[in-house]
Amino acid sequence: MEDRELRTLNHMLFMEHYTGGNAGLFMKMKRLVYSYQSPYQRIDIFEHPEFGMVLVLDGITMFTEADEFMYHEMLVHVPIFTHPDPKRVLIIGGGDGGSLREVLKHNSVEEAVLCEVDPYVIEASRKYLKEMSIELDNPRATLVNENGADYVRKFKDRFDVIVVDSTDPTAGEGGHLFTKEFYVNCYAALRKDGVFCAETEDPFYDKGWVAIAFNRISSVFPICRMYTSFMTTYPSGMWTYTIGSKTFDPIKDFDEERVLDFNAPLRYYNSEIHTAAFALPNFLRELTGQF
Ligand code: AAT
Repeated sequence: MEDRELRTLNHMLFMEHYTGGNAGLFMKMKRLVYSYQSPYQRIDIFEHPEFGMVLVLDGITMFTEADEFMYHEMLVHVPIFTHPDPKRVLIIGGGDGGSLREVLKHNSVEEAVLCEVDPYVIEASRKYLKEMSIELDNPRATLVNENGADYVRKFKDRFDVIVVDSTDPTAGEGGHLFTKEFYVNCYAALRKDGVFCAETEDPFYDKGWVAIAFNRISSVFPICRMYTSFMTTYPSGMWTYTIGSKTFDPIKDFDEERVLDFNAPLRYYNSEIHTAAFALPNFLRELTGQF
């Protein structure tokens, strides 16, 4: 049979309902590429005519190939460039491999552990998300299939950086990664100068969770700062991240020379963005109590 190009038709409509239920996102898809109900969540991968592959978990967009660089670069490079010599990094969640790809751009990293609860996300990514899964077999990477909240409990004084690339607190297994107990265990698993960073939701539809996550992280780590980035297909288009640090301040101790000397390709993060991302609009200063 002749291989005809699929047209994008009106009936291939994906709709995501944001928290509150009265607003959302729609994408007209080219086709559904993969669909599976794992023990943890519903996994769908669509192909969009302009955005490439789109990973959707429990009806919520995790990323599109066109904009994932905004999220993955900002989640990973801000904490990694806050630590002067990151060797051992733990990523919790992120089974698609996007965060791992960014972590392994750093030559100082000797070991990156990826702890993903759902093996089907990893499997589907290997098959259909080639740009994300590119480093999953890197010899510096170790893949673990476990709930990150249980995994992190096993370690004391081990990691230089922990990155939490999790689903939302109300979806799948994500809730485990927003508890105070989890943050306390991450603190213990970090070395004495360790840096923690988590995605902490959008500040418009989910501002309640932004405040809860920030308050909990700041009650555990002596240095705590929120930063933001654009993320076009996430609710509100603006995303928050929170750094918790034992010794290094992400602004005062930031060495921009290291970023200027970095030779891996970056499309969002740069040395000016690093500092600028911590400048919070007034409504976020109020929400976090950071002035
Ligand atoms: N990097 C892609 C962006 C994501 S995916 C988040 C991943 O976290 C999913 O693969 C999910 O299975 C995994 N996960 C969720 N809970 C846990 C847990 N307790 N332990 C380990 N892994 C977990 C995140 C997008 C951000 C949110 C968008 N609204």
